[in-house]
Amino acid sequence: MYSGLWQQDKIMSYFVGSMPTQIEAGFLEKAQRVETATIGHRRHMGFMDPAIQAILPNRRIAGTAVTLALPGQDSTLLHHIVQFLRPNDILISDTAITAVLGIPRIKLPEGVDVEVQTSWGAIGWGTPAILGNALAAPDRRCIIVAGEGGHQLTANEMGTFYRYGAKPIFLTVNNGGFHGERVTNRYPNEEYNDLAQWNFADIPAAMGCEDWYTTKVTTLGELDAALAEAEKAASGVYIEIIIDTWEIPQGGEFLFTGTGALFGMPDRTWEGWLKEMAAKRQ
Ligand SMILES: Cc1ncc(C[n+]2csc(CCOP(=O)(O)OP(=O)(O)O)c2C)c(N)n1
Ligand SMILES: [Mg+2]
Repeated sequence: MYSGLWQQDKIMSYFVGSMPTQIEAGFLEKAQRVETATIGHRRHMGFMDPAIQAILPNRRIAGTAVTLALPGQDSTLLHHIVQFLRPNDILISDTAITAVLGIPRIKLPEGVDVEVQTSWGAIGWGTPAILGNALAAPDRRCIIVAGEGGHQLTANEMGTFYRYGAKPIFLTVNNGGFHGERVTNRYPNEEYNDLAQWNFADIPAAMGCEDWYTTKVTTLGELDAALAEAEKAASGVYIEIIIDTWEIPQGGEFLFTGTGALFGMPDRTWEGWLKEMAAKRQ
């Protein structure tokens, strides 16, 4: 059996590349007769789940198996956000994993100003920061990438945007908790880093921001469609972006590895942690 591997650079909506050529008939016939040993390959999360079994137990089928390798949602999502930026936009990054780890590495269009609060790293700083920017620079587009945890701390200011006619663009990344804390914790799945799940996209309406364009997206296709709507909107915009709890931006694993020494685990890796969780689930 031959196993192929495709690296894809889109997530949530997938595009599968061309399939491998057919295995030569003679080899296929031989493969049907050999004893099944360890088949397949191993990447990230180990072997195929043992629960995946043949439908026909007495029949052996040989053929080509294709495995898709999908990159982290978090990084991919940022590429889509970057495409949305225009020259002279103001981009605010709250202290959230996606924003802080991803934004410093992106190539910005001409004249884009970025504000990140790296000195104290206070979560929730982003909402008042974009409010100040939007009021000070009413002719520029102000966009914020925030985590849902940080946003919960200062979301009570949302009504102030409408009160003063500001039209910000909120991109709130909801990964179901304090991910920045998870990746520096001995036990990333501690319950205290989970959060009460708000309906974030409903916040503007609840705070009196009438006629804002608001939506919740769970796929890249939906995100692109929402960004296209945001592009046209004459009002404020609020897009809640749902991503998987265990996604981490590309390169962000160093936070987990680096803090391992504090817990007497200098060799720990994020990949190892994901495996540990996967093993517990079995
Ligand atoms: C005022 C304040 N409280 C707590 C922290 C510790 N802290 C750092 S990152 C983080 C989690 C942020 O969660 P979220 O906004 O959802 O972003 P995520 O990391 O999940 O992307 C917390 C609590 C902080 N930096 N500032
Ligand atoms: Mg979060």
